Amino acid sequence: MNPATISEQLSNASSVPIDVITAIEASRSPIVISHIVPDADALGSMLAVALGWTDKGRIVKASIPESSLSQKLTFMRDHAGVPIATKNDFERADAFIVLDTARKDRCNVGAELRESDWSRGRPIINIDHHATNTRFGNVNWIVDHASSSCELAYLLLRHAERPITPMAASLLYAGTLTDTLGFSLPTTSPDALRAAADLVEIGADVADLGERLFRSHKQSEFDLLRVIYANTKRVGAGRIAYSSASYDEIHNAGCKASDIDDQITVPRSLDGVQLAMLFSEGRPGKTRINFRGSGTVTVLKLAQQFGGGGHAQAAGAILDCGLQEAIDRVIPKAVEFLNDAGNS
Ligand SMILES: [Mn+2]
Repeated sequence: MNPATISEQLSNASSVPIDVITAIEASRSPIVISHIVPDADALGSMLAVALGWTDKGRIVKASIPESSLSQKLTFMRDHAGVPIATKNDFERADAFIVLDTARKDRCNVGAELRESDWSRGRPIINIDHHATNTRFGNVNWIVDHASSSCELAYLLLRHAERPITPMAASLLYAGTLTDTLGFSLPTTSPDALRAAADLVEIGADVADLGERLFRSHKQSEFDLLRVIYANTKRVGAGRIAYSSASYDEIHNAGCKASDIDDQITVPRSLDGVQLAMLFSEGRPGKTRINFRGSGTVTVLKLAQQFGGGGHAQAAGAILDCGLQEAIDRVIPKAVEFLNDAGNS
């Protein structure tokens, strides 16, 4: 990277704590981890950190259990070429770098390890932008106003003077792009745009990522979108829109639970909708709910009523019940929530 062309100003709000860098530097065989059903921000941040810190004295592996990855984002793992951590690697690792993950029990370590004490006292470095992060690391760097974990990972790599290849720049750009919904959400700060500009300068492939992330639906993903459109309903005087996908509907479309990602944009795209929800039954008897707020409406407290978490205007929860029961439980609370919020 040419320092003269990369923005000199790194905002003080985002200045990287030195103990984060020290903890990563001290490791020799760390594993990067992100949240279950990793999105582009989770994958981009973990893979770029892994690429940046792999050198003669350190091999960084990534925890990405095969079944956890969506069809759409497989290219990020394949392009990065970061070695995937096995159970054996978990035994031998000397640190865990967790990105974009609010709670330790959301770590994407695979079904077998998730129930166990997989870190066993070894250091956890926790880097995230979720407001509800529980600070479960030994070292924690949580910036809840950051656009994305990729923005934080970019700042981290630069402060630590670790390399950012054009490939890593593409990975980081992908997460910043998608977590801000194409630089269209209020989280699109000057810092986010500066980071994105720097990443393009370094060599992020903007056109290729746009194509892959926004204009490359597999037929199965497209068929699932049809279901989401068809199932969209409006309640609460039109201010709430929600849609749903049952277990059978997901599977009949040729998709899996891991393919449920940004379909919430469908009910959210209706004019006048302030609160959007997507109910998806990825496994029978387990219903995931995505919540999105627009304008002044925040949804985090509503998600927390159901044991969920996330960001002020983008949150999620999982209920141990079927689709219809989840809808019946959540919709009345959502209507009440919007009325109580005084947003009429
Ligand atoms: Mn994120």
